[in-house]
Amino acid sequence: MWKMHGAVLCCVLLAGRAEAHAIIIDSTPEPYGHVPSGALAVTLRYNSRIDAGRSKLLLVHGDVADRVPVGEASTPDVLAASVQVSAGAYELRWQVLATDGHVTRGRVPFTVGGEASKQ
Ligand SMILES: [Cu+2]
Repeated sequence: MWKMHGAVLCCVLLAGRAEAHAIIIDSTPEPYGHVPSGALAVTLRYNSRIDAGRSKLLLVHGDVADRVPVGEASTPDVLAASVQVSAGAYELRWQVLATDGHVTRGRVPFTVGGEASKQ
């Protein structure tokens, strides 16, 4: 259901040339998923290669938005990071640069604790 959550801004602005922009196709945590507290390995997978060094990730919790350093990814279509989370509602806000030069953005809301993990 990722097309519901990922905004493809590049193609609104640059209609007609949008073959290789990055669309998110899988993520850990899942959108609206539940994860246990502690260390969380974030993995956002796209349909194309991304420039991780020029992509951004924010972890939003309440009124606090922390910039998360982008880590080493196993493959060039993945944005990876490691964060620490405690019980509550969170949202990951990502912005990635695809190799075609187009930027896309999206959000992954998730909850820490409270229910059994679905991961
Ligand atoms: Cu594009």
